[in-house]
Amino acid sequence: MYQIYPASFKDSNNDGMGDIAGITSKLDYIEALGVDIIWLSPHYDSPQVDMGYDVSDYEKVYPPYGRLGDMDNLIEETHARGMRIIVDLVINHTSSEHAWFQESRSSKTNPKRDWYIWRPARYDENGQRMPPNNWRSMFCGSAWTWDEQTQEYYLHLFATEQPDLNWESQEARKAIYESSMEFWLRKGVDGFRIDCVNMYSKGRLDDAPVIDSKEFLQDAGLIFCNGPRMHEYLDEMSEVLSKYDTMTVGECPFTPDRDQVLSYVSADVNRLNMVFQFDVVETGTSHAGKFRHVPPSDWLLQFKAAVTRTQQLINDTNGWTTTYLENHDWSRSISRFGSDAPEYREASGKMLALMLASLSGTLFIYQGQEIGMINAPSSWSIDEFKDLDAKNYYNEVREQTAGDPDALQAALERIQFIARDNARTPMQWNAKRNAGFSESAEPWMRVIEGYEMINAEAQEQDKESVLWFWRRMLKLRKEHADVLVYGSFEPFNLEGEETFCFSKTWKDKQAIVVLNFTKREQTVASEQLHGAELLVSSVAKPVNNLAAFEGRIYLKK
Ligand code: TEU
Repeated sequence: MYQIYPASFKDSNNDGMGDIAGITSKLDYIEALGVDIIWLSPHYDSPQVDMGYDVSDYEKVYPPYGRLGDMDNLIEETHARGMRIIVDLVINHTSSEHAWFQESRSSKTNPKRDWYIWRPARYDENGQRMPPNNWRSMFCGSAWTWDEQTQEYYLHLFATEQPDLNWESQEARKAIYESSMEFWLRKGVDGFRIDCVNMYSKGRLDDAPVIDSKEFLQDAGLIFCNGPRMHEYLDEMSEVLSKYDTMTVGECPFTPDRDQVLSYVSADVNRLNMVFQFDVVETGTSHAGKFRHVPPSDWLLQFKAAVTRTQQLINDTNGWTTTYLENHDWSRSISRFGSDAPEYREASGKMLALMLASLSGTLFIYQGQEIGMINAPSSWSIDEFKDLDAKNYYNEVREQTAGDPDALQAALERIQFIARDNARTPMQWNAKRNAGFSESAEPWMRVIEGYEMINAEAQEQDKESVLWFWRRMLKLRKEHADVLVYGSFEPFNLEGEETFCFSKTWKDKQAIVVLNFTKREQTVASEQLHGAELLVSSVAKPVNNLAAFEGRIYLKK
């Protein structure tokens, strides 16, 4: 599966923003990579407070991206190449500009009042107005906003402009299914990547436990996710989906419990085909407070444990798993888990590609990952970062420290390492102006310097490039799908802090994978390799020891 972020993929009309026609013009490139399915991040009409994850009309395309006809064309052209296309389904919340919310907020007696979650204020001992509970929104500040006109608070787990829909209302649910799902299924999309799929049922809106006693607001993800009616809602959605030939992949944060994950994806329940677990991308950080954490020196141990947990979801169960290191919400994997220094960048990109290609489950690649794109450089100032997530955090630090320059510098460094913006810069197509993304004078977001070196056209011409390595690996993954896609995963030498080693087993066939996560050579001598033959290495001329950031797959039959 290949994820496309429409704003940053390819601008066909030179207005500085990517668009649907731009995506269609690159379908051959995507097909040549060996992709089966495309996932499109939100293309709907939206005020773009959260880059389209704030939908104001499910049945329209965001005008700078094109029109409905452009989507019809993209769907048709994708199918003509034997690929499928799924779209993002953002139905935990809408934009505050959606007509439903406009009606809902207009008066307490409006028939759509209960399509969103409205609650009266609480008052503290000094008579001060307080929100209905202590939940912190995912984007800083309270998850409740006071509405002057009707004198109530509404809930928004994300930005103020992203009010949460009230799934308790059956009427609202029916409207959601019709407008956001059936409208696009009838147009021929092949399924959905479902945003925040475990957040619809919020239970009793109880206060979150106080972890940080200095603050009123508390991280509440474990409280508002996986509420009591989740299964019922997903069963209803499955009924809608079952009328079409579809697949689903749901986003499943704040769900450490394996059985809970299985309650969504095991084959007998028929709810979701698969989910994104957050264990791996959260390595060295935490979901809610990702900017507040600095990766510990033993992050590789956490990484290996996280990969093991998500891989073993399918051992002895009938669930299905996913494997990914990047998407539009996390920074680039080479910069996070390898090294983006010029001498190690390509090696890291290939080693991570080899790892991903040998893990079980459905594999997701994010645009630019296949050419080894890296994070924005440390020379970028805060003004280059466009995402509200990073900006809100930076402003919060500024307020809390009265603008202390050291604190702000530290915040900027965290942003440069982990911010979502790192994955949202324009795709690097060639060495020309704006990396070939757009002819416009000013793309909506700055292109990362160094695109003269890291771009698709240059890599197309170089068989040793990261791009060609990805192509080879995806081919190999299909040739050995038994062990690589379906095999059962078993790590070995888990306590090693330099390498990641595991076996994949399918009946009497076994693959052994060894990965060097350091800049130093590592030995591979291990009893697991007896009788194994080298299938592929990420370096051109493998020797005895593993080179810096080298990965290998061996086969045993
Ligand atoms: O993300 C949901 C999510 O759990 C967020 O916490 C996400 O991890 C975010 O990056 C917080 O820093 C989905 C989308 O993938 C994300 O882009 C949206 O902003 C969010 O939902 C709201 O729709």
